[in-house]
Amino acid sequence: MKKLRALLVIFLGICILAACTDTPQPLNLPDIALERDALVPIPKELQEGEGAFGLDQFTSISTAANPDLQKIAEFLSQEVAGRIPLKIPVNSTGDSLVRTIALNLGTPKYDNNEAYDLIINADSVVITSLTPEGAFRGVQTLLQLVPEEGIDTLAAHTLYPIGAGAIFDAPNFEYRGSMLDVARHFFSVEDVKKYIDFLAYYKMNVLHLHLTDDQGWRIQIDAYPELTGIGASTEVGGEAGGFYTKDDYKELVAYAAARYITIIPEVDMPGHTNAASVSYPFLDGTGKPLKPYEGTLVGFSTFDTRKDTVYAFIDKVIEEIAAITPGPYFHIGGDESHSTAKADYRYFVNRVGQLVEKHGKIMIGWDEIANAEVSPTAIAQFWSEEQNARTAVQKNMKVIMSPAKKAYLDMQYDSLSKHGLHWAAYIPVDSAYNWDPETYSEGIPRENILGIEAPLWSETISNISELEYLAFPRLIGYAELGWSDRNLRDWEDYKRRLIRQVPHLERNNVQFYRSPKIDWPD
Ligand code: TNX
Repeated sequence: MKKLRALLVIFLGICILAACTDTPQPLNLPDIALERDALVPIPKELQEGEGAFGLDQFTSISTAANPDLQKIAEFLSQEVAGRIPLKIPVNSTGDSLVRTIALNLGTPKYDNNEAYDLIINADSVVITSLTPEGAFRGVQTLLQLVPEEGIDTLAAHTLYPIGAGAIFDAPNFEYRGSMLDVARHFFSVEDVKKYIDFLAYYKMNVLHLHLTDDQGWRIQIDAYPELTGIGASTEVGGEAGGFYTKDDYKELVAYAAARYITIIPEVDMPGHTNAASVSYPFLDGTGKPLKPYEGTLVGFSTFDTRKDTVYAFIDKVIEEIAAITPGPYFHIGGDESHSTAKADYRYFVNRVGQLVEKHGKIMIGWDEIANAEVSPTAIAQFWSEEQNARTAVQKNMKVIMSPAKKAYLDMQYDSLSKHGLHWAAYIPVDSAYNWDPETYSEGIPRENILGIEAPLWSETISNISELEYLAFPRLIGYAELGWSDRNLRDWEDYKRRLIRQVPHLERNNVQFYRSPKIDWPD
């Protein structure tokens, strides 16, 4: 009798379940290819398996008891919901769940904090990494594999299949970034967040913010309120300017950190300092009359490098910015100081280097800084002079590869481009992709290369769609140059994979440049 009642309960339970929703069931999906062409950057290893995993309402995400992994799982769930009509529960105990996506800490095939294994079977997807950072990178790969459209199943609900297989992946370079010039034109917190989203999606891990220049000072410094009171009110072309309050900046840092991206603040000096000197004239070393600048010439301004008060100022500025910057780096600029005597320049860089160290940060500067006496832990960002980069290598410094002829996002694609400059080169989409940071310059060997960065200067762009026109699609190629091994990169193959990014760009309303070199889908 008891037995019968129990059976009846089960039977009724099934009926109720079946009435409100269809019952969970193991799926026997046909072989579906693990879509290599959906992936940028291309992973180190990809093996196809048999069958497929299906995303549907019976799928869940589970994580080890680790708060960072739990946040990543929530991120994954939200991102999936932004693509397809499914809200996948995280660490849910619901017994209707038959397929899981598991984020586990463990030992992936490649020994690197950002490495991950992604194993896809019919009833599970397992991401294994040494650190949450690795899990986050793996989650981006998984997101790229989520199909735009589902298939209808016998179970009468839509199912989103992901081909079975295995991916073993790790980055080629530890530093993979882009720079935004928010000084020539200011970009809002919202704009920068949108850019960060794309850096994250393509596995970049650095956002360098060029916070100060002749045309504007963009970060609040409590000890020197006129930097923003006066110095933030201008920008190229006479537009409104703007600046980040400390809370804005912290918000960006936190947003980036949640995506495993390090923010690098740059205060460009001793040249490119007109906005600072207009705000505090004791800083000026030109002796010329000071006035706000909204043009695009470079090289006319300099700090007075022989005044202790200037270093007291810089000390405070670095202190305040370092205090809200958890990342290890501070960028001092140091480029195009054409109005600073050479000896003064060297003296300046050496002294500022000591201040950066005092505040616990590693100094980065544009390649010119290699000519000064700097600590070997300082990093040179190669943009223009190979000789400077060679000098850095001789000093055993690390180098970030940003050669203007190849990696400058503000260069026009061709002579018809609506925005951008061309003093270094025209950089069409193929030229931006077809170079190898490891062999670009004989004088810069692999061992010295920390990674790659694509700077976006903003003299010719003043809003997010203009920014997107220059950045996309080239940024996606730079992400691959940073992450993927050189022997896996191939322009023809990349083009096929690039066009698969269009739905993601369109979903996010990115105004990308439809280069005629690519067969874009209609
Ligand atoms: C050179 S690159 C500069 C910037 C300009 C850029 C324009 C570098 C370190 N300095 O001040 O914005 O060219 O392409």
